[in-house]
Amino acid sequence: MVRPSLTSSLVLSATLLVSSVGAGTPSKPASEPSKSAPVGIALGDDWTLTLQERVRGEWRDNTFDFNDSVDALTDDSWLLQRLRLGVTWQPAPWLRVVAEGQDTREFFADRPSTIGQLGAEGDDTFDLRQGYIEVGETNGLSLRAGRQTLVYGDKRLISSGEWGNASRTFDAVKVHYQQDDWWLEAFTSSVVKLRDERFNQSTWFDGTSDDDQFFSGLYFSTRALAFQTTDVYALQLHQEDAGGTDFVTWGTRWASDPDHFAGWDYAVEMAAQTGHVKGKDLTAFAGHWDLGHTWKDKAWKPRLGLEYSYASGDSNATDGKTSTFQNLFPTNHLYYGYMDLFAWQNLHNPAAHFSVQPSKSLKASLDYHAFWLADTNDAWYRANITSTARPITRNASSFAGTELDITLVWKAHKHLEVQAGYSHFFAGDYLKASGSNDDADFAYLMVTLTY
Ligand SMILES: [Ca+2]
Ligand SMILES: [Ca+2]
Ligand SMILES: [Ca+2]
Ligand SMILES: [Ca+2]
Repeated sequence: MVRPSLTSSLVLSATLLVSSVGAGTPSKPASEPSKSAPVGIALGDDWTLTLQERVRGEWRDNTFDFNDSVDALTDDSWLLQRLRLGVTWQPAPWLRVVAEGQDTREFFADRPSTIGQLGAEGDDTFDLRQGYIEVGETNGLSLRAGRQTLVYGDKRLISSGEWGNASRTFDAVKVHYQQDDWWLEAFTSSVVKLRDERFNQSTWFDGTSDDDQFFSGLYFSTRALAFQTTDVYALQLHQEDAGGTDFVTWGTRWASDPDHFAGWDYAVEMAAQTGHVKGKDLTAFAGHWDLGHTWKDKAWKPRLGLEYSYASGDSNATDGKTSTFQNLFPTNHLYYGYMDLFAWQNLHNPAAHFSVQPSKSLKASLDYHAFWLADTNDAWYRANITSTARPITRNASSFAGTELDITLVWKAHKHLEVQAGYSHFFAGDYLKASGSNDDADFAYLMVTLTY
């Protein structure tokens, strides 16, 4: 088994040099709760308290079984509650220590409260979400080591997955080098696994070495072209799993400067993968293309956008090779329908987006998606990547269906955001060929308080 090579050795050599504040500034898509300005509550000169309380009520019908005649455990409503409490100690401009705990619960659900089971958000009693030390300068070299979030680009491949109640963190070492119009980051990490009533650990620090996961990367972002942000990245995932997983993702992302094209905007991301996954040779590709226009001088500033997402699927499950794009650690919720029925894997997804802003604090969006599987010899992957909607149905039509999403976001106060949504899924021919094919519905109301 080859150990992580390229990226992690770069991380380690860069670590020896080091020093600022990391994290690329990702664009903030409409539906992601804003992370803006959780400045915290000052507790004296060096100490700051941070707090987030989020509650989301969800109602789902047929989003798992697509069957009106069965009242499944997942045809239900529940309340997801999340509390985060953190403290930051910053005794000098070049030194910062952050510790944050999180408690997540799922109330009133019929399904078990085990994270991941039947799509459950589940329970994780107060545990360490972040705990890291950061040294260095904002405009130069910096290092962040410890438990932390990793967020890059539009979050299609690396994200803290904020929509999910538990979200995602990594045990990681990250080096950031910041210049005026570009930055470079190198990291090596291992995702933290959630276990209720036990301390959450990554495979890196759980005391065993036969199961380790290392996710490493180099991420470069520049504004050298004045009309867009240009990102280039290389990511490596290494896992000691059955058959062995070790592959590299090479990608690029372009996002237009919002003020450069008289209301027009675009975003492009393309990524290719080579290596092996669970012993199978991997060759895969995914892309996203988005074009929009905002009428900035019209009332309510309407924006109309058209987008297309593609991710390769596999054409033969038994040939020792795979072309299933590996979605890594994304926030799929934001991109392939808010019902979370799809991942960036084995997918053709054209979509139209319309939004208006009746006031500075209020935004309403309408999204319409159509979904085809890229290959019916591969699975229909849900947004969580791990579960599939149906067993593989080879001779079915590849048309999975369409989804309509209506979303309202109200920033009631700088510390308080209210979001509501309703979604309907119009079942397509793939469902008919593979079992029941009734439409599905989803509605939610979410309130987030952030200090
Ligand atoms: Ca049902
Ligand atoms: Ca735990
Ligand atoms: Ca281990
Ligand atoms: Ca194959």
